[in-house]
Amino acid sequence: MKYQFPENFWWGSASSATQSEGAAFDGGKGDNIWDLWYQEQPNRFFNNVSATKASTFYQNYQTDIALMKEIGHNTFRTSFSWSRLIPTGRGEVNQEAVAFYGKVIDELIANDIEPFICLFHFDMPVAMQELGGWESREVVEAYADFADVCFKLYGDRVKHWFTFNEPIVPVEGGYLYDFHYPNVVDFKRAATVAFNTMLAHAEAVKRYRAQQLDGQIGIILNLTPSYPRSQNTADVKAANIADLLFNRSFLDPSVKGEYPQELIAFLQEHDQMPACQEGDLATIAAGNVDLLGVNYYQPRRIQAKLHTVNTDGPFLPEWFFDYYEMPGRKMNPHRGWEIYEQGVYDILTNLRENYGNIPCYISENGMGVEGEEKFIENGQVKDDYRIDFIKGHLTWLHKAVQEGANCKGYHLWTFIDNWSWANAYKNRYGFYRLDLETQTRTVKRSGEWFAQASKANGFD
Ligand code: BGP
Repeated sequence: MKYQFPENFWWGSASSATQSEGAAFDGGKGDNIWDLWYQEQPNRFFNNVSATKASTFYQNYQTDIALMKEIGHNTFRTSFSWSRLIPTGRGEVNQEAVAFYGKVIDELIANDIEPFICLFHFDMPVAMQELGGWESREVVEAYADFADVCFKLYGDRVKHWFTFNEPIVPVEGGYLYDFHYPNVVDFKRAATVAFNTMLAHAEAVKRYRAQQLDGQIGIILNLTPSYPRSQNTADVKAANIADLLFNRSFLDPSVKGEYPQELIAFLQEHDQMPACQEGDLATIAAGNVDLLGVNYYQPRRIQAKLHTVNTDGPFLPEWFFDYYEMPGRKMNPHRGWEIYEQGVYDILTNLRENYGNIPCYISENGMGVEGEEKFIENGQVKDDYRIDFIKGHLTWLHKAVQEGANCKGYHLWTFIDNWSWANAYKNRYGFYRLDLETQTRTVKRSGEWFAQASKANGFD
């Protein structure tokens, strides 16, 4: 076989509570910010479709787990909804939710699918947002308590935990680019949110280790390589700043337990340092992970600023670089994102060379396709483009592993076409097609291909 993967390689997919469960107002769940945002700003959602129903995992988890098994999953990541387990974010635990997540975990294990559980995938309980969200130290504490509850309830059975999924996203959405609560453009507050998120992460890691459980704790980061347009000093400097702000501000503390000096110098120079309290840096130092999840979709193509920045406007990362469209780049014609498979190799090699070869896996990678029904033949989506996409990325992953990278698996985004934050069901990503009317799940050709690859632990 041309591409044989290491023994016990993790073949699977990822989803999240809000995007798959549905039952948004059932089972004793409290509201999270997506429920509220939809009530207040339905026009921000594609076709006004909320996550209320999602792909009905809450009702259909048994069917879905059987379908995972059919296409060769040995691992699956989802998240626990904080507001389902603790409806107001702190205080009383909802026993219906305790039972639900317990059944999901048991069902996965009974089907030889290792559960990977993430504790925060963008879904802040409304009561916590009202306290200030990640700007508030009270929320940091409440989150650590929530994590503790989860470890106590399920730590005997769940061996792979993740504190956060893509912590940069709430920073961007709420504080830089104006597409979610609290809807401000304020870099200093963004920096505070990023910093407090890492504090929350580290507090959760501490709580996990204090319980001396037999498992691993990690974080999931969307590491987006920043490629400079040229090797000239200005382009390289611009790409480094993008890398520092979007990647290293989370990667360095969670793997090395420290902030890069360049980041601190940058924030100080521009008067954007978050308020740091005594003991914070020691807390962050204790947040180094056992395992890193890497979400990778597309790279950043960066060049130095072409025009003078208008400093009358708010301070933003984009004061320091411009994006450009690399000539000849390969595009996903159905979603508008660049496809650059080698990015996987570059990320894994960087982790090997500069981050102590931390154990990691590709926790999300996927191809969103608008109008996927046009590829249906004889009732099945013939998504050969997705098979090529997966193979392309796995080929580079394989090369990195051959050279010594410590990458243990690959999860596609996603299992069944699921609800997406702003796009609802416009872009389909799943191994299974979801019929929105009937909720029928139909395997796509990529799901069949994945079953074979997983079984053979490789492909030609
Ligand atoms: C990642 C998120 C996922 C998922 C995915 C696809 O950033 O972790 O939750 O949504 O992106 O993106 P989109 O749904 O915007 O197409």
